[in-house]
Amino acid sequence: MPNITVTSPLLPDLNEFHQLLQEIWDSKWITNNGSFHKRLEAALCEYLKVPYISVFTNGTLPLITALQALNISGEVITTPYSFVATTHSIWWNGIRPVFVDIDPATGGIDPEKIEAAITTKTTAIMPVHVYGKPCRTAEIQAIADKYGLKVIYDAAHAFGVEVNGKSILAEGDLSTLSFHATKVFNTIEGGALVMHDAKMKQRIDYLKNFGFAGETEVVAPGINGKMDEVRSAFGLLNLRQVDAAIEARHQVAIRYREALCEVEGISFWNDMPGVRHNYSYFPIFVDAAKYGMTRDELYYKMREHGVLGRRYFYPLISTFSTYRGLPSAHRGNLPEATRMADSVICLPMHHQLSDDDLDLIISLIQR
Ligand code: T4K
Repeated sequence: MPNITVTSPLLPDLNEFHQLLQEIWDSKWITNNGSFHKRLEAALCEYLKVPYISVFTNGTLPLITALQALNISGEVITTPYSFVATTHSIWWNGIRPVFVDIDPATGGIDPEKIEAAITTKTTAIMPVHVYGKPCRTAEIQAIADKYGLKVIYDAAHAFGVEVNGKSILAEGDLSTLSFHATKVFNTIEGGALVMHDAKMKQRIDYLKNFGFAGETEVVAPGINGKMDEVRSAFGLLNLRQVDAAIEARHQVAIRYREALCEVEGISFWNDMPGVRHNYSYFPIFVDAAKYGMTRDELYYKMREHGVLGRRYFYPLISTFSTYRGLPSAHRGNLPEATRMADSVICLPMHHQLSDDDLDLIISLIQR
């Protein structure tokens, strides 16, 4: 029996993709702000209900570029409970990351613990809408306003997430997205930065193209973050089917919740009121004492049966060799993040899970 993986990529119809490839071949224009790049940006603005977007070649360069665009230096407050790219982007800019614990109700940074971590060197906060669950954005913004800090949201998981009809990407100064193959919406590799005004869009477009503002003028020390035409076309086709994929994921979440709500020692989150979720991940949390098995025992038991859940996000970023020496990386500073990292399994969650797949996954957890 084939393995049941944590995710499976959304793929466009091959014939439709071939037609777009033909257009690209005919035009002989394959990268550098071509017509599919422009069309994808316009289509994403409409779908995501945002005024400006700049697409990138992956989801890590937008994080690095956002810090550059806002001239961030010194220290940035962030969360250890994320994919390692969040903290790496800070480090790559020569900035010191300062870890703050998470709110166990959302998995995102705990606003009540941010102020204690602010020093004279703090210039920004980089929270993560982990699993696509919105952070406590109003409280984070109030702190940022009080101390004159910028807010860059790592919204890699939050494609299409809305709160009371408004895009979560409208929050903060900038938000980043990942369009990696494992995400709800993908361009194979890809990502984006979402901004609120035309001036910032222009600055970021310069920064992702080496800083070029014309044939002979370089206005900033930019990088190469451009998305090519082939992946832009792939993305345009995937955008047409992303709503159906999100609905299929929603049905999987309903099934998991119905089946697992009575299992002692297993907990999970329900939908938040007023939020349009994207069901990008389905994390469960194992309380070993109540469940009678540790998280890792369950994780390996599922693997033996070909069910490849993942322990996102274990180990915490703060435990990796680059970061563990930082004062804020100390375990005692991060009790909630440590607890979550030690108890989480992300169950398989994608648009193509069959009833048989779900029966097997659920039966392994129900025992
Ligand atoms: N910020 C946050 C919060 C993020 O989560 C991420 C990325 C980033 C920033 C950075 O964005 P990018 O620069 O990556 O765009 C994956 C992804 O590589 C990564 O994008 C993602 N977060 C992270 C959470 O997960 P792995 O190493 O766990 O992926 P991998 O290769 O083990 O794939 C997982 C499963 O997906 C496979 O078992 C099967 C399935 N899969 C995967 C690929 C690549 C497929 O079926 N087909 C495929 O082509 O990191």
